[in-house]
Amino acid sequence: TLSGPMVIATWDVPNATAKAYEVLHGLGTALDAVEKGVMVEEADVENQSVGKGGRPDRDGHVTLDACIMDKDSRCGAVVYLRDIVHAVSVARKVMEETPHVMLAGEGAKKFALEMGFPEEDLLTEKSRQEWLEWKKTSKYEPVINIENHDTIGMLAIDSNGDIAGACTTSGMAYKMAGRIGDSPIIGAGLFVDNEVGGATATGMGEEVVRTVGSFLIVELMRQGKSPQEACEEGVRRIIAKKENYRDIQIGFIAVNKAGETGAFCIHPGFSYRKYSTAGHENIPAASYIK
Ligand code: SD4
Repeated sequence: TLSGPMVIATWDVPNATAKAYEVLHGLGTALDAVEKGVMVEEADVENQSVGKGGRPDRDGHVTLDACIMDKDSRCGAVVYLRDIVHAVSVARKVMEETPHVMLAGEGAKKFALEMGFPEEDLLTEKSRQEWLEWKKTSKYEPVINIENHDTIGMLAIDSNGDIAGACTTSGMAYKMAGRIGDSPIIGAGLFVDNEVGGATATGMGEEVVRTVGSFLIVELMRQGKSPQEACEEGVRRIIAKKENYRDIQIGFIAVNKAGETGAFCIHPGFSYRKYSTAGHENIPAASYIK
C-alpha cells in the first residue's frame, strides 16, 4: 500500500524528479508536480531530446510534442510546437483554457503567445552544428539510448493518492518536417486512469503509437497485472509486430494505485528515476534483449 507521495520518470533525470518531489512534499498536486518536474528537462539545454536545445528535424527546425493528463482524465497536448520552451505548460493550458485536447503547429504557437509564453529560438549552437554534420550524409538512423536520457515521461502520485502524468520531447532527431511521435498522443506516449495507474513511453514513437502502448499497459493493470508485468507485455506486443525490433529501443514505465512501479525495454541501457519516501534512486530497467 501507498506510503506518501511518489514520482517516477523515464531515464536518469534526478533534477526533474527532485523538482516534482519538492512539489509533492509541499502537498502540491500530482498535476503540478509532473508539470514542474518535466519543465526542468525542457529548460535544460544539455538534454538534446527535450525542449530548448533539442535536436532539430531534418530542415533544422526544433519542434516539440507534449501532453499532460490529470486525475479526472482531463488532458491537453501540443504537437509540432515551435519557438516555445515549455511545451508541457502549453499542453496544460490547452487542457484548462480551451474546449480542445490538442493544438498543432501554428495554432499551438499562436495560443501559447496569447497565453503569455515567451517566444525563443530553441536551436542551440551545439544542436545546430550536429545537424549540419548529419546533413553531410542525411541518413535517418535513430540512435539507441542517446546519452542515456531522452524524452521525459513522468508519473506522480500526490498525498491525496491522485495520479497525473506528463510527457514532453523534441521527438526523433532529424525526423521529417511535420512528423509527430507518440509522446503527445494520449494513450500512446502517456495514459493515466486515476482508478488504476499510469504509464508512459520513450523510444521509437511510431511503434508505441501503433500498439497504443501506454493505454495498453494501464488496461493490463486494470485486469490485474502488476506494473512490471504490464510493461513487459507492452514491449512484447511491439516485438510481435516488428520484425526488425533489434534496430529500435522502446522503454515503458508504469505505476499503479498502490504505488508499485515497473519498467521494461527492448535494449539494456534504459532506466528510470524514482523518488518516494523510501528515497531517490535510478533504477535500471530489465530488457527483452539481454
Ligand atoms: C518520439 N518517443 O518522438 C519520442 C522520442 C524518443 O527516443 O523517446 N526518442 O518518438
